[in-house]
Amino acid sequence: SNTTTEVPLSLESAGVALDAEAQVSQIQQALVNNLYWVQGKDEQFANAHDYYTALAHSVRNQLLQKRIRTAKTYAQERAKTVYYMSAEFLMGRQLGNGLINLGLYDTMRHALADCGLDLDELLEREAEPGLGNGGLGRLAACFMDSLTTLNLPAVGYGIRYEFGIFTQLIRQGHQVEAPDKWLSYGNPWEIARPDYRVEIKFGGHTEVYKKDGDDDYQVRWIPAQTVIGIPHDVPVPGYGTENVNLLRLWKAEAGEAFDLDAFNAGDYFGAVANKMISENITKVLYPNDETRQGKELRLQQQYFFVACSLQDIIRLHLRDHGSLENLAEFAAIQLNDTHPAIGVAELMRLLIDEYNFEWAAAWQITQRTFGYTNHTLMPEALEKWSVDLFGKLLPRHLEIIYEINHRFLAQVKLRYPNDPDRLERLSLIEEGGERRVRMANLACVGSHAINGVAALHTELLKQEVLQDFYELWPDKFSNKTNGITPRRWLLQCNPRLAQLISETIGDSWITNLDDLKQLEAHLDNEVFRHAWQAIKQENKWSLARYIHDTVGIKVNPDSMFDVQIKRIHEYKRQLMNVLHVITLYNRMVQNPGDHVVPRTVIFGGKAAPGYAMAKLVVKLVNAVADVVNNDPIVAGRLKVVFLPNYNVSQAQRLFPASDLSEQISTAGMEASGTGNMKFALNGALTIGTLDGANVEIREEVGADNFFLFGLTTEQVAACKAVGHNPWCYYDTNPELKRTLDVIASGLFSPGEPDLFLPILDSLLVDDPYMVMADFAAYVQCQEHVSRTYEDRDRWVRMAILNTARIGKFSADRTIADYAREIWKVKAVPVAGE
Ligand code: CBF
Repeated sequence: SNTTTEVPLSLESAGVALDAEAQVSQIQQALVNNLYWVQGKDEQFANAHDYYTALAHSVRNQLLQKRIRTAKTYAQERAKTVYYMSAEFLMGRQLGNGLINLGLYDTMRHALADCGLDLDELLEREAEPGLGNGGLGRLAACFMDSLTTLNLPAVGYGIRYEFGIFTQLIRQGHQVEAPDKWLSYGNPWEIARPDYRVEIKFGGHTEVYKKDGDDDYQVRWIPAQTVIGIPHDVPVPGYGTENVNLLRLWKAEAGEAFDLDAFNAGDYFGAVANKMISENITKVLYPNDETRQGKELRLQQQYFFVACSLQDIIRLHLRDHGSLENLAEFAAIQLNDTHPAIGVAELMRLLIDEYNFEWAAAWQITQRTFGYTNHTLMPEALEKWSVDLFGKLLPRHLEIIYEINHRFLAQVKLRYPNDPDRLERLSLIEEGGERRVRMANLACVGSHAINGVAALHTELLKQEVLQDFYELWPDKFSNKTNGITPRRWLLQCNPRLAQLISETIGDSWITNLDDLKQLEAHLDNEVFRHAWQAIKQENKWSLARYIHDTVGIKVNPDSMFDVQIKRIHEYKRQLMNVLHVITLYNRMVQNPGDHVVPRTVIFGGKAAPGYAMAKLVVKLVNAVADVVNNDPIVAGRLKVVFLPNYNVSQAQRLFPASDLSEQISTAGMEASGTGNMKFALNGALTIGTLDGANVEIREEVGADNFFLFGLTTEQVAACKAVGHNPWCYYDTNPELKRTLDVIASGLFSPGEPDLFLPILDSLLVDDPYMVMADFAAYVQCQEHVSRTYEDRDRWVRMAILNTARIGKFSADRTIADYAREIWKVKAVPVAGE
């Protein structure tokens, strides 16, 4: 083997039909070769990580072969392409997904076992690329999977953060953040493309000049700093297709990484200062979910990746189509939230300043090219940049934004002549106090399509957050309810259930999730229901082992696994969940002989490092766990687990093993949620409010198969309008009173009696997330959950129906809707060789 070179995994592409045995031996050969040529080792010294890397290269080689053919086909077909711009892509580990999508998973397991290697162990060696905060980044990753599976030409553009979302450690119950060094062993999935490097400018000033031989004046930008963007390409496979799309992530480097004059003058730090400043731009992901961070570096990041991507799109477009006049016919750029919204001003700048377009023509191209997806109703997440900061960093863009605003407001004034308040609300610039650029307004004005991510969310956008834009351009608005990829979120993460389903109804569900409906015909089949239940039980056993290995807590796999996994945020109301746990505990302490349905309540999620209240909730969960888990009175009946460092890999263990899915946000605050869909797909039942996509999930699975509680959006608004008084709930609900009193007593904070006072204050003073108002309904609903769980057969039937009826929430459906209604792109399947 020492004399062979790196070879791809499959000979199929070489037109060779291999029997299973030959395929296995070829896989083994490729592995040995890669070990030798990529890792520089042989079997004697190779460790598990070497084998992982060798295997990753085998898969990557095959993906690259397909990618090369895909790129050629797209260029040949002059295909319209989707450019999905997102500051976050939470891709999860790539190896398992690559093997599944290439249809090689089982063969690989067999081939490795034959050499004494365990595939699961090698899969665990992969560092998780945590290049996102939560739902928004993970949605982008699901979309990439579906885009490729549907053979739609697409490039995902984002940032190659050197440090992803922080690693969450729990110390004495508190969250502690550690840097995420995900690149320290290298990244076998990426290819740097320095040949496609681009230059990005920052700062400086603008000036008016006359071009040679031209009568018109032009503006040019004289920057203070130039940074280089280097694309790093990650191939994105689809399921059962020859197509491979690209995720292109940008890394910032210095134009001049080394100042020789400074070095020669003895200024060794100064010699590399530029390198450090430039590379900082893509150093770290901002760990805030749903809150904006008005930091200069964040705006730099946004502009950097958007400007790199637009130059790249233009390069590709000019290569294939020669002129930018027809950009919108061949390029659909989707703005994943406002993070890339600066793209509107940048494309205008490129067209006008660099490619000499007239304003009107440039504006038409820009509007026809961009689409904007809004992902939040939280006012604190709507990005606004101080005009001062903006002008300092992007002086030319500020001028362009002023011009866009001027022309836009003139139009509005014609339509609404005597409505200065409306003008003020629609303006791209927020006046009064510090003047700020409103990125959501820029995105709305610069796009031909605006969408929300669940039906309720879109309605609320139209009625509230973007009401003025809706009144102006109702036709621009549509809803695109989010979805998840069935490949990662069932086929890969729950292989036992996936197999049972495929044995029962065939495997068409993998790419046509609606086919899960056929499971309903098997509902009365007892053997099927037993098999279903046995799989859930096995999954719970393996999660129980994982919990024991990670946090040392022994949980009862026969208890109900009641799970809330998501970012820690007040509106998501982990606090209400933990108050329920304390209530259950109080009951057991007071009436130890009472019958209870055993529960294991599992929490997972990161709090933004600067979000004190969320961090205190993490501490409270852990403190309650300490007391409850060590009290013999509740033994075997109630356990509380906080799993540190929730991420995609951990999610893949949790969804398949869950019985109950906690989707308990305050109505009107969660745009959609996607974890809710993953739970239901894996046969967990939801306890939830009428919020985000819960509404549609309930419609699909049936009200009888969903545990609904809580105020509606309208009721929340009405309650707040008349003045919400949390004290009255405290005074009139003795269980709630006892629960808060126990916290106040210091039971969960020995030696620090005041530790949780901020939580109590928030609940009792203004309770902005209506925890107090919804608490009684929640507890009552949880009682209904427990009673239902006791009837296991009924529970299993409900679980099966959840899985069977969740087809709408496939990301394939979502992407097909975007493709048809917004992007107008068509599938371009790549032929097999
Ligand atoms: O649309 C995807 C998700 O985005 C968020 O995570 C976001 O960061 N804005 C929302 O909070 C989710 O509701 C939504 O599902």
